[in-house]
Amino acid sequence: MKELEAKILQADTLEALEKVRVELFGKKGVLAVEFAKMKDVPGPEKKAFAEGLNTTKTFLQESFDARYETLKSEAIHAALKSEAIDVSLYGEFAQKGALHPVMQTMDKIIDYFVALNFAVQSGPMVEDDFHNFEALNLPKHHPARDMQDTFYFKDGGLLRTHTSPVQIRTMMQTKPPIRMIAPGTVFRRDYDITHTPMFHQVEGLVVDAKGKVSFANLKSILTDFLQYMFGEVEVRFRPSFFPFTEPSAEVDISCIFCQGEGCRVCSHTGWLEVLGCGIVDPNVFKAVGYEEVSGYAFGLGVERFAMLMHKIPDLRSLFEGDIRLLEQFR
Ligand code: 2NL
Repeated sequence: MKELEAKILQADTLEALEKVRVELFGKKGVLAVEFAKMKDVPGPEKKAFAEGLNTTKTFLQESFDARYETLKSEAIHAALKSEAIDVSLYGEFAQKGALHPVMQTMDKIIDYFVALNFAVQSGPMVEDDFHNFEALNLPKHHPARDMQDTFYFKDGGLLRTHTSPVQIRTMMQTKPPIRMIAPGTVFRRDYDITHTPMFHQVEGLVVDAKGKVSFANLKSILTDFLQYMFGEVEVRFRPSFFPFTEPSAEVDISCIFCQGEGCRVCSHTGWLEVLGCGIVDPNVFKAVGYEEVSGYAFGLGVERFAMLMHKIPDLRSLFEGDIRLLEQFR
């Protein structure tokens, strides 16, 4: 019996113990063989023989059960140890996304005008001749239309070349006063170092009763806006021409690369052109059915602002979809 117990105690894995189980308790195992001897034991000794065998069987079973529990528990602990996860280890962090620099710039522009109580309006990118050109004092066959090479659809529809049609729609839907900006995507058939066929604009429009809106108002709000965007820069208004404003002006800031000293970026002028603006032409008000009003309007290209603010030298890098550009704007 000691030898049999030793077999149990010496089994050092569950697999080894299973072999011992078959050897001892199996159908042809040691105990089965012993019990089979019962039939040859003479009658009077049968009881004592059976009792002795049962005691041995119970003892071995208990010994086996105890060994099984020990090995099972050791196996579980070994598994837990080998599969353990070190929760204090650094993991691989998910990459953070980023807003495209053009949209960051757009948001900063919008924030300024929202703070000054301008409403933010939007409209369709697929427009018609009236809202994109006619209502803006750009009659058919007018040479100014050539300035904005247009994508036309076969049915005469077109991709808006500026966000001005949003102002036209707003004016035709609501009565003055109006105080709004129209940020959005626009399209022109132009593709070279400084032009992409799709780009972004923010235009602004203020309309109120006749005499209430002046060029001085326009000048002060745009000067403050440009200093908010670019810091302490000089701002200068130059006479210019747009079909939809009269008088019109282009707005320059002192060059942020050379502080007005003159460099390659500003073509040695010391100035960078950043905005167009003016007093709304009476023909525009006529087209939308407004009478006895005055207004100012302005427009800017968001890509140009983003490039100047972040000193991005090449416009095309904004549209190549290179993740390394975005990583710099997280
Ligand atoms: C520029 C110049 C400008 C406007 C846009 C406008 C819109 C209406 C009426 C009158 Cl509905 N004007 N927009 C006015 C002056 C300039 O944009 O250089 N944009 C990039």
